[in-house]
Order: sequence, then structure tokens, then C-alpha cells
Amino acid sequence: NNQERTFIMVKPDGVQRRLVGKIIQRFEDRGFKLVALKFVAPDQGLLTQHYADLKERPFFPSLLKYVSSGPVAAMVWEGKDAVKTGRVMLGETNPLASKPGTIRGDFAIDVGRNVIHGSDSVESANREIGLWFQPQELVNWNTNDHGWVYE
Ligand code: DAT
Ligand code: MG
Repeated sequence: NNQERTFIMVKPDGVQRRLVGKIIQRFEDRGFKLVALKFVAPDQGLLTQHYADLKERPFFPSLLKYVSSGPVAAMVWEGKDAVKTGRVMLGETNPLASKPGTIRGDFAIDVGRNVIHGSDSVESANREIGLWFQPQELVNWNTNDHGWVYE
């Protein structure tokens, strides 16, 4: 029933501003299931691959400098429509265009400090999860409250 996995990453500004806990809380509260989580200082190679589709854009160098400026919290969340719903929870790419109640709308102002990444399609989610995690790092488990979250 549309069970999907999405790649979510708290960017270096979110880590520095101690938003990791609040962000995890939002995904837990919504009912999504955590299937992978790691705290890493990603290298430029990984980040270049992660943002490969943006490499011709003028902001690419500053984007890379920003996302490589410190550790990030990388995670995979699973649930019904997790990719699309994750994007709704994030808000718009430009935080100033994001509604209050969204992560960017509550915690960010500039597009170059927008706190969090979330996959934009099931295809990119699968690509990003494969980039950031080894298969054995994705944990299959059953949530106790499944029948209370899903009908
Ligand atoms: P999103 O992160 O919402 O998926 P994206 O994939 O289009 O947005 O771009 C990736 C990141 O690149 C985005 O979070 C911030 C940066 N970025 C995007 N568009 C930008 C722009 N016009 N100017 C500066 N930075 C931008
Ligand atoms: Mg994107």
C-alpha cells in the first residue's frame, strides 16, 4: 500500500543548530518508520554524486561548500507515500516560500542554509539511499503501532 523509503539528511547548518532531534521527532510523530541512520562527515565525491543533476548550476560550488562544511545526519524513513509526504514536511526549496509548520518554514530563511534534504521522487530516493547506505545498514523491522497508524 504505497510503502516507500525516502532519503532525509539534516545538513551541516541543521546539525550545528542542534535541530537533529526535532527533525527526527517530526518524522516519528507523523508515524514514519526509521530504517537507517548515521552521522557522517561526507566527502566531496559523495556530495558531488548526490547533487550530480545540479553540477552545471551557478550555485553548485557554494552548495558543495555548504553541505561539506560539517557533519550531517543521514537517514532513511519508510511509510505510505513517504517521498511525497517527506517533501511536504520539508517545505519549499526556498525557506521564505515555505509555510509555517514545515521544517524549512519553521527553522530557515536562506536557500543556501535550508537545513534539510529530502528525496524528490521514488527514483531519486532509491538512488540516494544506495549512495549513502550499504544494503545491510537498512534495517527491516516491524513497528509495534503499525495497526494504529495504518487501517
Ligand atoms: P531541494 O533541496 O528542495 O530538493 P534542489 O534539489 O533543487 O532543492 O536543490 C538542492 C539544493 O541546492 C537546495 O536545497 C539548495 C540549493 N539550491 C537550489 N536552488 C538554488 C538556487 N536557486 N540558489 C541557490 N541555491 C540553490
Ligand atoms: Mg532536490
